[in-house]
Amino acid sequence: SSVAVIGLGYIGLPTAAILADKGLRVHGVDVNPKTVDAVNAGSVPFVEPELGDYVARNVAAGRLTATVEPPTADAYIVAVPTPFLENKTPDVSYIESAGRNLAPQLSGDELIILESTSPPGATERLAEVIHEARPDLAEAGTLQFAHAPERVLPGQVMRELVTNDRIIGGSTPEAAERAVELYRTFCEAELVTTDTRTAEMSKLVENSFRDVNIAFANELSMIADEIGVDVWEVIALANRHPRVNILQPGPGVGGHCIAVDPWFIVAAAPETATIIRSAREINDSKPEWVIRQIKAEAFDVQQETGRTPVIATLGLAFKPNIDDLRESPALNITEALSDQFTQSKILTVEPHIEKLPPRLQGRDNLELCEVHEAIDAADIVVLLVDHAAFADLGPKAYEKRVIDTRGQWRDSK
Ligand code: SAJ
Repeated sequence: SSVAVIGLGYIGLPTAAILADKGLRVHGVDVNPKTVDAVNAGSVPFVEPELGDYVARNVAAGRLTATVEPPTADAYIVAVPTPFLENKTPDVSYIESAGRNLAPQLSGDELIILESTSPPGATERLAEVIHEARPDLAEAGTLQFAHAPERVLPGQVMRELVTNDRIIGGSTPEAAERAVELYRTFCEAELVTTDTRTAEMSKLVENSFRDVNIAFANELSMIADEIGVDVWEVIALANRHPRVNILQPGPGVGGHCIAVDPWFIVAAAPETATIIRSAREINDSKPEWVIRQIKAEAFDVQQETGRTPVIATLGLAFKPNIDDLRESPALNITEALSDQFTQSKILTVEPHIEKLPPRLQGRDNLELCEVHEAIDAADIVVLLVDHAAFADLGPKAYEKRVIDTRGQWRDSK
């Protein structure tokens, strides 16, 4: 049987490649001709371990091809972006246009699966858009729809596609069963069925759970600072209780899942989702709080020495040991320092990249620097990402003023 995967991004392309690897005939579809050309050439336009091999061998074997327009297929998997708008409400326009685009290809008995993380009701909306475009098929009522939200961790996608349990919500129990059969070709974990809305909500709840718990840790770090206790010690001690498991504070929450998905729940129940909303606000406000701490240190340096401080920021990625800078609080903090401290020198360190991202290029007061050089030159060292490469540098850094947003150097204090 044949499958078309709409959207060849961080989720769609790995899914297309692994289905092809299991012997299915897979068509990838993407609106970006560059992505289509890259895939047809057997290459991957972003970094994900092992994915390159999967794509190369399946394109070479003729099982994986890509086009801009959707082909006919037995099953469609939609994996397009679901960002939020300025007012924090979900933007489902990519899902809607994917539906309108594939509608002309349908003959009536296809299975259409939405994988994008989506607000409650999005799978029903996808069905509605397709049925509006194809009144003939709406009348027949034989199309099947499912929601199978992705849950893979960037950097481990090829492994987690196989090993993670998967929630599969069907428009009918038969639709869910048919989707289970498809995912069974590569997923070795449990495939648990439900209806589409419950599946949508479960995925959003997973990421909101993490966001709320990180907000709790971030709020604690600000309270601890006010009260004059060490938050890392408080958390370590509290976590000795058998039913307490507090997460780690940081400079804010990055990536494009955990900082987005909770807003979909807030938008769906604005009056009721109060903890979820305030968790988002706390995590979003954390970078500003870190910048205020840096300003206070900078003021002290200025008072003591009469000159503007040199500030080293360690880490630009959104979490440790990756090169992913998307929605990264570390990047935003470094950019804000460069904007606000025009007289200072900012030395930024990111061992996983070779040159600064476009947003940070061409600034007189900012340069990408090797970590020892940066610490040597700095008055203030700000640790923003707990990369393994920084683990042993605590004693050296504490010869200077330190703001350790991750607690990686708590034992060197
Ligand atoms: N963070 C903290 N303190 C912590 C843990 C994380 O500040 O104790 C920060 C990280 O530094 C990072 C952000 O939170 O900036 C998010 O990182 P993460 O590792 O928690 O999650 P993501 O965004 O890489 O991936 C999440 C995962 N979801 C859950 O763990 C519930 C992943 O399984 C999902 O597939 C992914 O979102 C997604 O695509 O939705």
